[in-house]
Amino acid sequence: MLYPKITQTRNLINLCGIWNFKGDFNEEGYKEEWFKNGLKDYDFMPVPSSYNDITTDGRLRDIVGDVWYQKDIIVPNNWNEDKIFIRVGSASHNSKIWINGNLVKEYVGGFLPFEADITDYVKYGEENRIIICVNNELSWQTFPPGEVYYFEDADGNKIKKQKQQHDFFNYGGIHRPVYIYTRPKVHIEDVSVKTTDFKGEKGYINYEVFTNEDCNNIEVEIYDEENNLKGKSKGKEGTVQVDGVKLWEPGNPYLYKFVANIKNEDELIDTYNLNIGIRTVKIESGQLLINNKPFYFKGFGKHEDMDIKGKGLDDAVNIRDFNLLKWTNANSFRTSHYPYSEEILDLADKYGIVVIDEVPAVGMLGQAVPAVGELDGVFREDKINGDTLKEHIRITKELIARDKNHPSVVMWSLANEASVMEPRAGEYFKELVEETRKLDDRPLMNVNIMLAEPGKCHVSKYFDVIGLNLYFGWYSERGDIASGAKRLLQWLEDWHEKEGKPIVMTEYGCDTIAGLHKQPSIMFSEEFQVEFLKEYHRVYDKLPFVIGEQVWNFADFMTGQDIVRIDGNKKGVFTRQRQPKMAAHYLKERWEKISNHF
Ligand code: GCB
Repeated sequence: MLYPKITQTRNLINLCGIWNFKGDFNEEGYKEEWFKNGLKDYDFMPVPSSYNDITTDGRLRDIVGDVWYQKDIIVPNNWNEDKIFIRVGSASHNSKIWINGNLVKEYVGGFLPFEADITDYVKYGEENRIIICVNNELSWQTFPPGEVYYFEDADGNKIKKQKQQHDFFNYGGIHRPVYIYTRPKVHIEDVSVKTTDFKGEKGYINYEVFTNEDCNNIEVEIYDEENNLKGKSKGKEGTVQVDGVKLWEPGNPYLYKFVANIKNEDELIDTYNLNIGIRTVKIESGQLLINNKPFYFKGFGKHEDMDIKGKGLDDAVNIRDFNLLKWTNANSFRTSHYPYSEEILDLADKYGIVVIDEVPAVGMLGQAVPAVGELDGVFREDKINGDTLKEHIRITKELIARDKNHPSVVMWSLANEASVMEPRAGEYFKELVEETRKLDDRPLMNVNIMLAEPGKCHVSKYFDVIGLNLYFGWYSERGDIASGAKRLLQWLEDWHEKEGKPIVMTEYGCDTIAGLHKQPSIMFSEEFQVEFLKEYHRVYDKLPFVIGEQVWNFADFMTGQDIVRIDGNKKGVFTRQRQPKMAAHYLKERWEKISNHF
């Protein structure tokens, strides 16, 4: 699904801004047909934004169920020659859209875009009413999973509640931009530039252009950053050669503009363009190679998370984050634990930051993190079953369809901390991996919890790279960094011996209260965080099969309420307001000395 943009043949209205809004606390919306009759006694809500922290109403912060958004817009008269679409970048977690009372889209999933052709429902030159209902209920067939249950309070009222499995606040609402946009009647539906290659001075771009109707006259052009034409081709698929190629490299990204046109003689029927990079990615001899050079991941697991806006797209915060990534000499991040906005991936392409792109499969586990102790099985008929697998395959397909053209994306992560110790998890992931490999050649990663002992994982054998989340010295050997580091060394060696695959340390870190200083250090102090990271790094530096380190987490982030999360998870190297703790200065120094390549 192409990102909407204005081109010579396409137009767009950006619907970001203030919408009318109503939390459906008494489940009245459907009974009273708000989708037809409109909202009464409404509040105001910014889009994009999570709704939870905007008002002062605790009921809205903790709502389990529906919220309703409404906006009236005029569709210009001169749009009547085209097809018109509405497109939502993402809304968490389940959405329905009505235009002038007509249901045009139902979508399940909180982190990927969805759109609908609304040509038959709009009134040109008049007001059109858009209603979007967003529901935040999770089940064992949604990603992430969760469970809705009812609780009777002291007055006998039945209250809907939700048990979530993931360790971040279950923010809800329209999180990314909403657009109404046009495409010509005959149009480009998708562009694929999944693989690129180079030999000496020559670059090769393998492309495919998809159209809604059979078109004979498709042209492709490649422009460099100075807008010089560097190559062209005809036909809906092929390879464009670029002489004097400049590669997309981590830290030194070069982007070409890929233009696809549909023509009728000399008349331009449709045109679409996007930034692309020429680079290769492969696994060879236990290393991940970018442009044939072994790459070492330095960076973080992140979150889309901020004060007030929650998970709402915020360009200012995003640009700040990329500046901080650069400042710490980081070269990568994982989109833990869900697909991030398309706007963030565009920035990663531009800043030359490498991305491990993760599906929202987090919490496929018998017990929420922090997980210590025995777990119940979850790969069973009443929990993670065949329907869950179907959904997992669907969202993986949608993620790859959305992000395939980003040069920054070098790997797909198909799950974080699933219950991989269960034999049935093996069958499940085998099928998921097989289906994913049909779609794209990039390496696949599975991220393991520290309860998955070396040799006991039924899943990692299907993947190319193993991600490990380890917190020895924090959740175990609490406060004893030396014992934690000893266990870490043994654990990594054992994992490598059993699986023989490259390992990225996808999570390690400790909660740290900004401004808490203790000498000698104790848990939660800034000194402890630095010492903890240093000891872990001494271990990685001994092990050539560790091909990367991504600290948990880039910044402090909000979670559900719990006695182990005081105003959220504090494992950030930056505060939630994006200011450095001591560890950020330490990482900056360490990573300056480690080049992107081995
Ligand atoms: C993990 C999870 C992450 C948590 C982290 C923690 O293993 O993957 O979502 O936030 O641990 O801080 O406990």
